[in-house]
Amino acid sequence: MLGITPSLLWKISIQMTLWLFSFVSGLVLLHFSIALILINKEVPQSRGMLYPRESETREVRSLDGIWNFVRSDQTNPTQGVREEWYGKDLSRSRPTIPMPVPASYNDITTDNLRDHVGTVWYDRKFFAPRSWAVDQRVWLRFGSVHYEAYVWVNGQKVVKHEIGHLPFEAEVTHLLNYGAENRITVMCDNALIQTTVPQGRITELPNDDGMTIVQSYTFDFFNYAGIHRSVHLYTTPKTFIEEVVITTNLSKDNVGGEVIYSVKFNGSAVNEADNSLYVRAQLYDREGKLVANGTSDEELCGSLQVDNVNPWWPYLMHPEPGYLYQLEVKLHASNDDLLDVYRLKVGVRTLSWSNATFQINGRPVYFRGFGRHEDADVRGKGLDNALMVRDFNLLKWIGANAYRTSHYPYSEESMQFADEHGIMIVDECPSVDAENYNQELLGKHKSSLEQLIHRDRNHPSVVMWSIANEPRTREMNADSYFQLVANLTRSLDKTRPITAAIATPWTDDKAGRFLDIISFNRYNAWYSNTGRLDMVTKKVVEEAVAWNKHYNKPVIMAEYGADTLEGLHLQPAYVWSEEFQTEVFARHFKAFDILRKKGWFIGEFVWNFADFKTAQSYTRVGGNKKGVFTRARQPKASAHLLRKRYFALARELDDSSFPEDLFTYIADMGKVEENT
Ligand code: GCB
Repeated sequence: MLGITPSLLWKISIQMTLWLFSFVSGLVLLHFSIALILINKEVPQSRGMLYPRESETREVRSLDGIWNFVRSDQTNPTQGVREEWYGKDLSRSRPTIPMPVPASYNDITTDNLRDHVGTVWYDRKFFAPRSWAVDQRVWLRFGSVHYEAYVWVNGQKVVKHEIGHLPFEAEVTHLLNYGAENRITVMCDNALIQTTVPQGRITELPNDDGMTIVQSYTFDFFNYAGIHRSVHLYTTPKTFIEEVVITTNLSKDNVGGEVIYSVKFNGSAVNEADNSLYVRAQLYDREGKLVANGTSDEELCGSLQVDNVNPWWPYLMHPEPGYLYQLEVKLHASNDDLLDVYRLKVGVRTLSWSNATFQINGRPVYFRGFGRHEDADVRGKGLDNALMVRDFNLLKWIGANAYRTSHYPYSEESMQFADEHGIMIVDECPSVDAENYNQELLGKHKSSLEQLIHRDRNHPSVVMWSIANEPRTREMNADSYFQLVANLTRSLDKTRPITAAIATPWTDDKAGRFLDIISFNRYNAWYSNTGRLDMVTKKVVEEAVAWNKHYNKPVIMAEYGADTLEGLHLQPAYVWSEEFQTEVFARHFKAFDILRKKGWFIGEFVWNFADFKTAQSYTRVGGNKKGVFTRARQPKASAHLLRKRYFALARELDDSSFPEDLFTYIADMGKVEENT
């Protein structure tokens, strides 16, 4: 056994205890009891997990494909562990069905697997080549499994990981049969309770057949689950590069660049006291020309100077955005033997911020972006390269320069794509709608940020950490909770500012003072004063001014928008119509232009990039329809308006030019517009 506290039972018992307690004592008492004093405990430190890349010393094999799948009985979620289903092929314990990896399992079948609560099982076979048996290590790495995963190889426990959307790995060298078949088994648990990130509740409710278990949550996206991202086997030498950390600098005139690197190795083959290992670092430009090289100090740190550097610039801020160098890291033994080689892309840029601005490479940035979701028909939150490339094409078509990874870390592949295309990322951890602050939640929330920063710290596209979305920041203990979360984030990365998307009114908020940049979410004319287009502009201006006055920090509007049913046209504008969404946007644009003149208003993010699936609710017609694009990634009317605004902003602020097809020819008027 994995030393498992039988997962779901355990979660349910906590849930039931909380529920009973709140029933007896009332909600207020519950808050008091679990929110006494929050203590700052250390969080586990992530290790390794460099993105799997082939090199002359490393091999990578994908285990993606069709796996075998079994759903547990909802009322007996730990049965498979007790009966040791991982000890043999799953099909010998239960009838299996085929399940694609990577993908969410929810929308694949035609039955109610969609709403299953608790554990499911996956397994598959694979061959380990004979050549891998000699003088190297083999690692098993998951891009993400949501929400909790338990992994066995050939019936032996390998790794357990909690919190979706983040990678985890383990060495399996000692567990494999080389030159023979092997089996990998995964148990995945999607249950969310008050101490998971994000939180949810599990209740037992009567149904037509007796009782059933129901999962509920307050956040507004479907709790898709399963093996969401790729599964890889990869090899490293016995002594290998375990970590590479990059920071970069630019001279004042942006002509001289510096790449500072720090490497950690791991390897029992090397005597711990032998500190004469060294790293040879070489930096190549886009054309493959060597532009800098050096040898590390004995701490395996060093810096490379780049003359006439090409800085990393956001899309439309420079004719050559997203410029990336390739850093080649070679680990050598003291006798000069080459031990390991790892290559990664590096963007050279600086960030700075004050109480009024946010700058990249010394130039002020105005964010034109989106809140998004990883979400699509059939595959749910499963990694899909076709969708990812389509989304980036649309982002560039519409002239956006940024998005927030609302409300969890997105795939590593999309982070690499953002680096390459110059799209700035506000990188958000999976804490959404946090409430009932308690010690265990704090530990996991901090751990999610630690894992996120560990994973994403080298991406030039990541320009800000978002430590939460819409936490209940008026609640007791929100202040000490967010102080501890923000402190940890800052201690892990001082090179990027911290934000959180807040919906609590500024008058009641207790978290903003721990942030560097205030982001607020508000749905004027939608959730408040529904349909009143005349009640948008002034309210947005007033609220942004109030946030700025209160905290004296830069302000972003991180969410605004309106649900819109594609093809519904109503004139005059009426809620849910394409006309209404367009009008809501235009009223916000007016507010943003008033705010931009004040200096400290630094960005606008529409909610949402595309329509997405939510839990079933009478306010959601097939999901959340606030997308500027449909779920199939086609534009609604508002997309054409937004495109004009984003390119107009890019021209005004960054001197970029208009795409030829931005304005449709109408008459001379059109020409006049084009020439102004
Ligand atoms: C919000 C949330 C987002 C929702 C959105 C909405 O404030 O941050 O997750 O989807 O509102 O459409 O209600």
